[in-house]
Amino acid sequence: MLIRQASDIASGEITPKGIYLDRRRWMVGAGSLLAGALLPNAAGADVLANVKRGVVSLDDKPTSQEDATHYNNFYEFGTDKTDPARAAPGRLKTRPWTVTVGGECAKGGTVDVDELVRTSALEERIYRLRCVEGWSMVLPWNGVPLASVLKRFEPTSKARYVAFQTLDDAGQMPGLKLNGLFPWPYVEGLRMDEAMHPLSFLAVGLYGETLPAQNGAPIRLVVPWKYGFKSIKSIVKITFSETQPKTFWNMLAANEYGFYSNVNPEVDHPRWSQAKERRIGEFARRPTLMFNGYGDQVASLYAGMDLRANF
Ligand SMILES: Nc1nc2c(c(=O)[nH]1)N[C@H]1C(S)=C(S)[C@@H](COP(=O)(O)O)O[C@H]1N2
Ligand SMILES: [Mo]
Repeated sequence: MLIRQASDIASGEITPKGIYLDRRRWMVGAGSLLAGALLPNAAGADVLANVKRGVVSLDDKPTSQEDATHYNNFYEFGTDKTDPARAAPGRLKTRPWTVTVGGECAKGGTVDVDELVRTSALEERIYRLRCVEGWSMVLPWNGVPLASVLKRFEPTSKARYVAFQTLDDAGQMPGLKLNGLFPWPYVEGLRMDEAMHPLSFLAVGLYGETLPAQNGAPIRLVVPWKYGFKSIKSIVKITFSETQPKTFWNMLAANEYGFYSNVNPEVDHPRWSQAKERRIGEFARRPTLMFNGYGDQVASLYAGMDLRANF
């Protein structure tokens, strides 16, 4: 848990080894005409068709699908790593699903999620995910660049930030009552230039299949150079704003979780070091990379900024 002692993390580090999904399965339905069309695979999961593969790739071996979908943080469904996989599927109703976009933009409105991502072809992006707790994964997301979605709402010149909000429904999300003192709904935000950066991504799939509920279905943010908590799940609202939006973990503990939360091995969490991480599926800890290894692409966003003060 983000708010527990570092010693608690160790207990969650041993995870079952899953079987890495056969990459050929990702090709199922590749001949279909519609991007985002769904075809069930042999296991009954919805396979995404026409995904542009390898748009962003890595040499790192992807985390097993089993670990990626059974070791999660999604506090709306409980605070244990195994809670979301148990509690979210079946409870979280992911269709129909709309996203309401507003604030500083010319063309706000409420859009069905399938319509929202139709702006560009689905892509595969294999990204590192570094949780602030000190563990990491390598995940093959499917989705669209965040910029391609945001542009169509025509943000005004006053839009300096963009805020995101998760579904807020205690009927579907038992964690809202279990942790009633948390500042629900879960909210996150990015500076506009961060949001428009080509690496910022909206995922609707994982491993070539529709996003599992526990991973933030039907649509979640993925910002690979920031700690995992910035990558907000199950988004229902996007708001352009002139001022810096509030963020969930910052409201809970402002001295521990800043607005920027760029992965930085040199800035320790007040309660633990961030110098190393444990890649789920591996045993030895590995050094954490500045900006999670995406410095060449994103460091210029923070030129002249004190990364210790703006943590
Ligand atoms: N709404 C919401 N989004 C969330 C969280 C959460 O608890 N609620 N947890 C965050 C954290 S701490 C991490 S590390 C990632 C985990 O994503 P994953 O479970 O898909 O690996 O989701 C982030 N997004
Ligand atoms: Mo996290």
